[in-house]
Amino acid sequence: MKKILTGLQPTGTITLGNYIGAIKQMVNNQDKYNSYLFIADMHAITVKQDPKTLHQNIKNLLAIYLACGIDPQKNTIFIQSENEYHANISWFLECNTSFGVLTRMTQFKDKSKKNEKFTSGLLTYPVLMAADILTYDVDYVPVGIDQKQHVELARDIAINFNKVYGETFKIPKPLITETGTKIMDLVNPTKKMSKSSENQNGVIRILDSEKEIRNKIMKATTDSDNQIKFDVENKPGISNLINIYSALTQLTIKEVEQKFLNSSYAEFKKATADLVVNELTSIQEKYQQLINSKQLNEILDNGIKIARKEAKTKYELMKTKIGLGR
Ligand code: ATP
Ligand code: LTN
Repeated sequence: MKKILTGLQPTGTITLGNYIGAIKQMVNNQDKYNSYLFIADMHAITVKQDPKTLHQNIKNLLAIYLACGIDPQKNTIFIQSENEYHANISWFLECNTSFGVLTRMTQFKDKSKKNEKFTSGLLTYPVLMAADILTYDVDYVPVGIDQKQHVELARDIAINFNKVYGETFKIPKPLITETGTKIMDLVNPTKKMSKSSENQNGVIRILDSEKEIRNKIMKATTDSDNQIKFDVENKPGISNLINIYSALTQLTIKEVEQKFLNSSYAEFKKATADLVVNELTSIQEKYQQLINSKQLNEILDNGIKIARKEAKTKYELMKTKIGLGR
């Protein structure tokens, strides 16, 4: 059975973008693949985190995974920092990755611009991500399009390592949905909807109330002609809503356009809000049942056992290939 793996950072309540770009893909694929899903808490500390909030966010994210339909019977679920081999493997890979390549990563360029005192972890972040992926010899990595470059880097790192030290890693591929790959901010639809966004009105969070969701969608920025047509360049706001509608219904962009051919923007927004509310309310109900359950620890205990065992094997193999140890 082919393998998939993805991780999300516990940097706040996840957004509709994270849900569509990463989690929903994992849910849709969990019957087809041997699935690994982890909480990327070590990636979260590449930028400043309050320890108490981070700790709470980790638990919340696990409950959200399950509430979104991730089945613990079908997924190996674990916390990245509980598997010490990731950081070890990351170091081996770092020593085989050029500094220049890392400085050219889009996310590094964006995030380092925002804070002059950025950490060196922010630069090496994609190598840790490569370690997460390559450790488990995965075939596909479900991510939003913003992470495609990092998965491609993981590929390059694997190809290069195999060339230098002999066959060690499987070469992974990104798995990106055809539609809705990048959900945009509702207020500023040329910017990615992001967990860490400052303007809350542009971001739908998975635990937002019905009222909040409806308000945000009804007020979403749109253009002034009244045609529901997909055109990212000239109609980014409407295109974003079409993307959301399409991702949540599995209708194609064309089918969504057709369905709302004679509708006004207000009608289309209301239909989109209904859809999002419907999808998120059932997740929220499950989340409330799960958040304090004992089941969460059991799932993590199970997951980390499997993950550590596999990671140890890869770590030992790498050590031997590189010539480390006695
Ligand atoms: P942050 O604001 O802290 O950087 P983020 O919202 O960008 O967080 P991540 O934890 O970096 O979220 O991403 C988790 C997953 O969600 C990744 O696979 C990423 O590609 C995907 N993702 C993030 N934002 C979007 C979006 N707007 N549309 C689609 N997918 C997204
Ligand atoms: N960098 C990713 C989270 C992440 C990840 C991974 C995704 C860390 N390791 C491995 C897929 C595979 C992010 O910020 N979204």
